[in-house]
Amino acid sequence: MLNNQPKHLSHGALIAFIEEMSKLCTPDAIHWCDGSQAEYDNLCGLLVQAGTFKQLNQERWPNSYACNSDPSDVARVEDKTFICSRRKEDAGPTNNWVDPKFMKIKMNELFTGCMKGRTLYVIPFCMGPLGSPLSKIGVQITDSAYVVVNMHIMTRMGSDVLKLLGADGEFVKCLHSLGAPLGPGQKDVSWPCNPTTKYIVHYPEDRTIVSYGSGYGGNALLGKKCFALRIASAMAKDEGWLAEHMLILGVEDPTGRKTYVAAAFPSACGKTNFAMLIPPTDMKGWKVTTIGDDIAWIKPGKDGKLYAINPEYGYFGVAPGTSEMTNPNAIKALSKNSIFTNVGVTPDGDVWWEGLTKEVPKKIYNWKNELHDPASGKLVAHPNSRFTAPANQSPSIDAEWENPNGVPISAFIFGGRRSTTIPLIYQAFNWNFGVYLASTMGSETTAAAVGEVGHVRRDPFAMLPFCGYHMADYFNHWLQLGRNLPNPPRMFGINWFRKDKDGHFLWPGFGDNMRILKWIIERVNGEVSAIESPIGWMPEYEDIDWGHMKFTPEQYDTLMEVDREAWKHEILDHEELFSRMYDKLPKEFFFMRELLLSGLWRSPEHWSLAPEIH
Ligand code: TSX
Ligand code: MN
Repeated sequence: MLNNQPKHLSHGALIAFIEEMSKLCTPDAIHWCDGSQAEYDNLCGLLVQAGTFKQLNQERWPNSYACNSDPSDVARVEDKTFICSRRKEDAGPTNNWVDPKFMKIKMNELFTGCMKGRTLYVIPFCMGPLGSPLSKIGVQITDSAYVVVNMHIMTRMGSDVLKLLGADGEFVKCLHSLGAPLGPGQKDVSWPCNPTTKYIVHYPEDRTIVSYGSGYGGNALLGKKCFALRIASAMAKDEGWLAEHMLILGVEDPTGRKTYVAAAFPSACGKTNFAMLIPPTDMKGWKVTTIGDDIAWIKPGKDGKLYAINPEYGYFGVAPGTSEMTNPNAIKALSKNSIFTNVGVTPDGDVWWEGLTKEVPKKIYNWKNELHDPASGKLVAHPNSRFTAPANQSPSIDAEWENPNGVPISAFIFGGRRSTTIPLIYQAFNWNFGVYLASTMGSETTAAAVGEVGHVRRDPFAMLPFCGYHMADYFNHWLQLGRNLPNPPRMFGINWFRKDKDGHFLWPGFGDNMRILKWIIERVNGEVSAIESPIGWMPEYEDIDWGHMKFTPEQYDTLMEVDREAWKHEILDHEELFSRMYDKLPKEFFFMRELLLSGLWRSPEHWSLAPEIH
């Protein structure tokens, strides 16, 4: 059997892992990835031959490819995602759990012979800058060349990582198969996957991930959601740090001072847009730089500050809605060396998705590879279609984004998509209230999601689908971390999506969010005052830099209103989430809830200016 295992490889546990898995999966060949450009180009060539990839117009989209998934394999499979801790109560009520003893038997059955007719690829990869004390190594086995080339963009992978592993370095075991073995002479399909059986399984105590049946994104690129969030969150709890579903951005002010913030938003809130924000032209000297758009690993430093790295190496972004208008930096990032999955493709090798331009191209094939009929009302791109693009291709990339020590975090921002109740911006009174705020954050369900439209779905810290252990233990971990920080980051709540009675957005969002970010930076640095409302500190109209923007004090009041009746309902509604994890919920939460409720009896004329700058 073909096997290019490096001759100098001395890592016994790694060699044993690969040998054991190849015995189980019985591939036709084994390919150890070196991470080189030649390897990448070669595999892309294979994927073109296989009919998976279409090479795009080389002039317009240098070194870029498009592909369509199987129509049944377009998103993460949350109901097939399991946290198989030894004890059920360690997975908690918000995760699917199966006894690992039984799950391992099941996985063994599924993986037996599952790579017949295919190549087993070995991907050594590093989450975070090579050699950083905050980074962690994984080794993914996969039978999908699509996964290899995506991992090439999304992680640092190949020979350098093997070198770093040495003879006995620790690594997270990641096993992935499409679950689509090929019989002798059987012709492959363009997107192999298992049509009926999909499993995304995590063994947090073993630091192991097993994924079967899907070739798509978060199901198959195991470094991202499975490792960098679910397994890493369990590691972080044991080791005293944080693995978070957060973007990291830097703000440079006109004096050149740099302040870093991390922000958590549920899906469909424009996280990547915020991470790459371009300030309005009237805010001369203000600049936003990007460290990461999805995941932050955050660790206390010796100086008592929190330091963050982006464990990823690329963006796996939602394509629809991304345009020169909404996010020019992302458009430049994906302009070359990128992979597009489930977008529309024209006969001359151009790509298109809803929101990219006003006009749909005259002749275009949709994400199911059907000729698009404008009269059909069908979408060209799947709503969850993606671009995979190298992180450093964004013009906004921060000079420190690969600093092995990370960047110091001064503020956490928590947001959601809420048409009512939640004001544009408020600052939590302290760390504990910030943790409460983040634990109760939520988004209104849009047409795309299941459930009734407009219902608030709670998504604590935007981590509900990504926490590798009991969510209430996670809240306690956040509280515990704060106790040990002498000067913890300030915490803020944000809502870009509040609407008026007629259903119009009250806030223009996008670049104008810089005006709010500026207030946050000035708060963090003790340079601006605030009013004490029942839910936290809030800016007055005069505290915001309006520049050329036309926005009246009346509009501002509507956007910032704390409707005390609505807030009583809001706080009572937190019960719905809490009741599911009552036994382990931090005791502090009950007191904060009572305190918030009692504060709501105080009317606005008694809301006071801070006696000192907080
Ligand atoms: O990404 C968004 N951001 C953050 C930008 C830095 N979006 C897109 C969300 C979908 C993924 C937003 N949409 C934002 C926002 O701040 N705000 C809105 C709501 C909105 C949409 C369109 C308009 C205004 C607000 N257009 C006009 O008013 C013309
Ligand atoms: Mn995400």
